[in-house]
Amino acid sequence: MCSFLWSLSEPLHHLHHKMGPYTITYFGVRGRCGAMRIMLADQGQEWKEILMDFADWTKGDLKASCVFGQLPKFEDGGLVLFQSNAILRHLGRNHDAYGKDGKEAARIDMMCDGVEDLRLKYGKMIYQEYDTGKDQYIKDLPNHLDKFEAVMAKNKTGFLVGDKPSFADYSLFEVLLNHLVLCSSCLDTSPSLKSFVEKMSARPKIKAFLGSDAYKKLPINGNGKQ
Ligand code: GTB
Repeated sequence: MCSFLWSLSEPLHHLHHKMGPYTITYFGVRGRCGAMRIMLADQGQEWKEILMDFADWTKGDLKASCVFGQLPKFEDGGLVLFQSNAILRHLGRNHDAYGKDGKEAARIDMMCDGVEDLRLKYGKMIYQEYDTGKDQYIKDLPNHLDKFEAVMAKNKTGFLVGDKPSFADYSLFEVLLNHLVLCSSCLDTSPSLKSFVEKMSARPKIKAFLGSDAYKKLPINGNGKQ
């Protein structure tokens, strides 16, 4: 296990005195924590990381204490949360990244669930059928990405819903970064998604985070495939 504080040069922590301190407990991969880390970085938040190695996880008693027996675990002061999308929603509420009203929030939920469907397909391919299923997965990809392209093109603001990033945008952005590693040309026929990735990548705090050694040294997935 190793633990450290993740912060950019100018933490804005004091502006959000009601929240945190935030702690993420997870394995040393991007995996189910990629989107929340990018979101925290972009929101100018500091957070503590506790990285578990898999051997300690299987030996120790942390698993038994986790609601679903899995990581990530997220702590916001005394609040303990599991399930990566519930954590993203919580951060959406804390940091005003959950739409301007109930209707926007409902559409943001819908888009987050759409990203989750893509994450599950991607995870199945990576963890269960990388050698036999990767080529077919890449062939089928436009069919999945087209749906996000259509929403992004229709909204015209550069975000999925509304005119600023929501937790669903951070999740989509992170899953697209992973897909670009899988297939560098996968956004060539999706101009709105391509521009979304470029603009998100250029946001100063995201750029600093993605360029940090702490981020770059984390593999995308737990089995080393990408
Ligand atoms: N729906 C949950 C969520 O979104 O948070 C899914 C959480 C989940 O799948 N957690 C996995 C886990 O805790 C880790 S993500 N597995 C351990 C267990 O079930 O006992 C995938 C993953 C697998 C392996 C590694 N690794 O070896 O480092 C890292 C991440």
